[in-house]
Amino acid sequence: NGETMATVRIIGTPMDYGANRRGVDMGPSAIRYGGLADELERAGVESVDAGDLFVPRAEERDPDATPPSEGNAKFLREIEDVCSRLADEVAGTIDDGLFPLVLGGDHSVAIGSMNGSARDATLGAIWFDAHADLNTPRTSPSGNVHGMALAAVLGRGVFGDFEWAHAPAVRESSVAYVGLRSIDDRERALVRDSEMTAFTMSDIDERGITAVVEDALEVATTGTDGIHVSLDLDWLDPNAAPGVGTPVRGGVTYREAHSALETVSKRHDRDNVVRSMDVVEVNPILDEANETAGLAAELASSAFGKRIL
Ligand code: 5AB
Ligand code: MN
Ligand code: MN
Ligand code: MN
Repeated sequence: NGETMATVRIIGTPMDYGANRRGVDMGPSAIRYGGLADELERAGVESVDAGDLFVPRAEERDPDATPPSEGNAKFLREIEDVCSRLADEVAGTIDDGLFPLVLGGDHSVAIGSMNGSARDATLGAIWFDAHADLNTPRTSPSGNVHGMALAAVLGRGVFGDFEWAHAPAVRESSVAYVGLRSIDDRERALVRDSEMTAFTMSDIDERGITAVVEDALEVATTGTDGIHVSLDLDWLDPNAAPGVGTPVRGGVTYREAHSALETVSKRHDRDNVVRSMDVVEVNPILDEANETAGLAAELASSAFGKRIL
């Protein structure tokens, strides 16, 4: 294992502008303290740590400074600034022949990771999440951009004048959701009418995690140069991952989560398909003894080739 795995470059993005509950800005530190470097070593992959991107404190900013032309999206200017820099980092990392592992931060960091990863490639994506993150400033019940991250990546909605809002980083037909269980009323039709493939928790109940993830890999790899894996820790059941801002009961178990990422890793070993990954929404303030951050580190390790035997 690990043979086809490039050296991993860890990029911390301590940003919580996109979330309603404060504290995900501490995610990158928590995941490092949770043993990320050791876990990656156990997977047999080399890693280098690029440190954290600079993210100004939310307290020194005005959340409503740049309202989008329609609807509500808080801290849009700040998110645009951080995500533009993150996209450059991710694209540069891939150019250097390394594998970018982005540590969030709230899920809006995926706007940066995916735009960077898609710069010189046709990208597919797997979105492991309880939520669809397909709101736009017009449909969002909260104004929190972490609930709009995938819409922004797909070029949906009006997000001010920002470049990424107009140039989709991925085609909808190359995106698969895995583990959905909490979709807003106005979001449901958006998911149904989209060309994305949506595997809910019911699909996992009926078919098992491995079959579902194999199908998701098929969706994301068909006709693309590689895939982005976006892992929102609230994808897991709160029993396994209590340290998240938006917990939803009925998520995947500890073992299903590992199994899913092992399936991704096995596919990567065969075809070198994974291009970039982010691990987001870890909130150490709401955690129990850094359990969720430790789990985030372990899951990255499973994704990069750690095997039981
Ligand atoms: B997460 C909600 N749909 O838009 C909204 O954690 C929650 O990145 C979004 O998946 C959850 O505010 C965003 C109610
Ligand atoms: Mn999310
Ligand atoms: Mn979520
Ligand atoms: Mn969340």
